[in-house]
Amino acid sequence: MATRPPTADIDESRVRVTAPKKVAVGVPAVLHALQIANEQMGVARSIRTLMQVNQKDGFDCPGCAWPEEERRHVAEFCENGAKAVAEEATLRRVGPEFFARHALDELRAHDDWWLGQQGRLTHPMVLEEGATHYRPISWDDALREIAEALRGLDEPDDAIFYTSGRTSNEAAFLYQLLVRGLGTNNLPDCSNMCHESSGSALTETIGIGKGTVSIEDIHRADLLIVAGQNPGTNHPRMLSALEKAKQRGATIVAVNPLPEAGLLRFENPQTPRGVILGGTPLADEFVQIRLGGDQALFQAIGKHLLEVEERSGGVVDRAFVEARTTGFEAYAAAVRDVAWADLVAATGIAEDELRRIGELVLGSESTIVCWAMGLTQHRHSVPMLRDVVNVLLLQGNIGRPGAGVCPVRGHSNVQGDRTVGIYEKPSEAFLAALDREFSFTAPRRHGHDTVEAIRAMRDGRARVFLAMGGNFVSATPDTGVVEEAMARLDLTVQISTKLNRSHVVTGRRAIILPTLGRTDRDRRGGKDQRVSVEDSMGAVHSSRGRLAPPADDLLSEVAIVARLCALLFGPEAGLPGRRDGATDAGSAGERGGETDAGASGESSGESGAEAAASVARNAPRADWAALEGDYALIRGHIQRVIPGFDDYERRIDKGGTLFLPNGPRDAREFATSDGRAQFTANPLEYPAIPEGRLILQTLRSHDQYNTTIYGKDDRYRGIHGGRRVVLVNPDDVRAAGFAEGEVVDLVSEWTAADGTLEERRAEAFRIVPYSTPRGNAAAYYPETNVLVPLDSTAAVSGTPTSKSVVVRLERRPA
Ligand SMILES: Nc1nc2c(c(=O)[nH]1)N[C@H]1C(S)=C(S)[C@@H](COP(=O)(O)OP(=O)(O)OC[C@H]3O[C@@H](n4cnc5c(=O)[nH]c(N)nc54)[C@H](O)[C@@H]3O)O[C@H]1N2
Ligand SMILES: Nc1nc2c(c(=O)[nH]1)N[C@H]1C(S)=C(S)[C@@H](COP(=O)(O)OP(=O)(O)OC[C@H]3O[C@@H](n4cnc5c(=O)[nH]c(N)nc54)[C@H](O)[C@@H]3O)O[C@H]1N2
Ligand SMILES: [Mo]
Repeated sequence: MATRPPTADIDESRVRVTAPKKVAVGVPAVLHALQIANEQMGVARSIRTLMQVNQKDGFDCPGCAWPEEERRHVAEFCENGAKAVAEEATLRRVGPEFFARHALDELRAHDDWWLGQQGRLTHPMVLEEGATHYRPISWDDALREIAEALRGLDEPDDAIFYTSGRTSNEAAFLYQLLVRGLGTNNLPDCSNMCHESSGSALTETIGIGKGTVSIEDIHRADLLIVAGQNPGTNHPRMLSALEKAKQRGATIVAVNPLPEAGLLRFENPQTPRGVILGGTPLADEFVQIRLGGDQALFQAIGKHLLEVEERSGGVVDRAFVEARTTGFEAYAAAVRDVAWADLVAATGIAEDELRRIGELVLGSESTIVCWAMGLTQHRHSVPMLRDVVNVLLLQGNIGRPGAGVCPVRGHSNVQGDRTVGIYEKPSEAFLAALDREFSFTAPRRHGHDTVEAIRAMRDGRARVFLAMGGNFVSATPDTGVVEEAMARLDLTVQISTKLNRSHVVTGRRAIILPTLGRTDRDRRGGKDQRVSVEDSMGAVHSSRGRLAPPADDLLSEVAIVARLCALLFGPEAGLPGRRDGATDAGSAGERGGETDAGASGESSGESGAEAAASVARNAPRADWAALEGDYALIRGHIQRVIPGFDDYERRIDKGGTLFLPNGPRDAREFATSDGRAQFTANPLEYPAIPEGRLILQTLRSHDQYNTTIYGKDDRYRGIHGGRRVVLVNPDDVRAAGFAEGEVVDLVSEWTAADGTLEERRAEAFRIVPYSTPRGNAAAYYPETNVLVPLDSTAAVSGTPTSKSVVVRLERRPA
């Protein structure tokens, strides 16, 4: 199967390659950010906007989930935060005239960069079946059509509700209520493709699917291991925190197949020292590991620690291990049995270097391990992360100052969305609380994650798809399969700020609902509303936009969902049993319980009207119009349903922070099956590199935010003017008989469950010789998503294996 790239905007013959940078950030970065901001918003608006990023009572930066340093004392933004803001606060507009001018076929030929450059969406639009162009539709008609499509489903599970990670707590909470009110848990989200492996491994081992450190812990750590993460590009403000730790004497180890600029040296643009003295060298050790070798690295560290323990004792925190953990013996036996030769083969790192890293861990009083996508997007990511936890548990490095696990989250509210219920596998405790609060019975049967949702669409088991933000078509694996799957749907709905590929690859009918972003003033019920978000470290705070929205009658995400809820569940739903706006408790119980939920699936003959009536019988009850007019009421509901939000409203007032409780961090309490942290014994895994093939990782350039492409440069890696490049070890380029600069196809190879060899092709990538281990390669996402097989997912978490795709390079026909 092959998907041709969009053709209109690609000319890789113009790519220019220079030496990669060793230093990240600094003054050029700030200037570059301001230039992008000026192009999109003009000078005055740029300055006004950027001054409000992460300020007390300003808006939360939509860039990433790294927490603020000093709670909003100085202007805190970074180059890539500024780009994210400029992208949203742009003065360019995509309105009805735009859609009248451009046929869908034409839009499909453009790449993600061009689509995103067109500006903010301003009007609800509809694409009729068979039409060549979108046409405007009123808000009322659009929302009614969506409500009717949902009501007309045979079963609620025929609908899929995606969420990206920018949605506020308030909108996300209401959205999951809409979905569960309808009767399904089909709530796939970007997390499924992102930190799901972290959530899976951490929940099993320490009883919470989040990190256990605060920003102060980062500052005071003795040793920081940063593995599988490129903070110079993706979490630039993290570099300030690492610099601070460094200045207090911390040792930093960077573990990465690529020598990423920011990790090696950092120029802080916010201090004179950073600018004048050429910055701080950050990493003390750079472990240039093979793709997927990190489980072996952490087993090697554990093995080294235990060998020293056996020889001379004093390594293992016996008191902690005995009082607070289980499984130590089995873990110790497993790493004793693993051979150094295998650890060396898996990592590509010599034994003495592995032991040197082990010595650093040994000598550290308090260790933090930070990671991102380099550790979560492999087949064996969950066991890999369990082995990270094992190493930390050995020395009691969880739940004390300067120590712990730090999965660095991506989207600015992806963690908050999960906290408030965006999850296809909700806990019984959460659902029970939801039932109580809204006098209905939420469905118990688990829903589809992202990959399962695509399978359901592909196989005709879904009819309606609705996305709260994001760019499902470009972000998900196996682009060819996804595009065909989308086309099978009756209706696709995108609630979005900017135009993207998911608006032009659609179901038979499609609706675009434009919405407000973080930077926009959100006036509802006669007053300016604020929303709230949770950062990567469990700190919740408010966010309030101040810019005039791109169109007068734009609805916020909250307003869109509240109106849909009113249409589906409110008195105006006009459905049998709903006219009085009441539900009797008896009928609400009908669909409860493990077995009943979704049981209508067995009687697929149920008519649309009956299904609608059953939706109406078991609908959540709330004053939807009031919620739309006052988001504080939504926070009130959140506070009553989800533990830890006590006094929500007051605590986020005046720029305040609500720290969510974190058992392992706060009290060394582990909500696992036996109330203890779990050591685990995990067989060593690592990707084999077949003869003549490469393992490809798909990653971000410096000029993109996921599928939003800001520009075609990757400054730190020395790539200019194009994105269809593949970074390959120079020896592999030579060995395969290719030349630098040659343009090749990337062909991925995948053996399906039934044994057939499948091939997927991404055309026309320019070879760039680059420092990466032999047998490893790198290319940008989303262009390479066409190569990632849908069924190639991580065990347990189901995350697509975007960081280990087997490919071969193939000469293009002349
Ligand atoms: N400017 C900007 N900021 C962003 C984003 C963005 O696109 N642009 N995206 C946001 C989101 S949603 C997320 S999830 C984060 C992503 O943040 P990152 O995880 O930093 O993003 P990637 O570009 O996927 O980079 C993966 C890094 O891991 C390394 N790596 C890959 N495979 C392995 C491996 O097997 N082992 C080790 N040790 N390293 C490996 C790669 O070389 C690379 O340095 O950033 C967030 N912030
Ligand atoms: N091959 C490969 N695939 C990957 C990854 C990888 O490393 N490699 N990374 C994965 C990861 S970590 C992630 S998180 C996903 C990202 O997947 P998504 O979150 O689905 O993708 P984004 O590109 O972040 O979504 C951008 C779109 O969101 C919309 N948007 C922006 N702000 C707002 C807002 O405030 N409200 C609303 N309603 N819409 C808004 C805009 O229309 C914009 O076009 O991709 C995953 N896919
Ligand atoms: Mo992500």
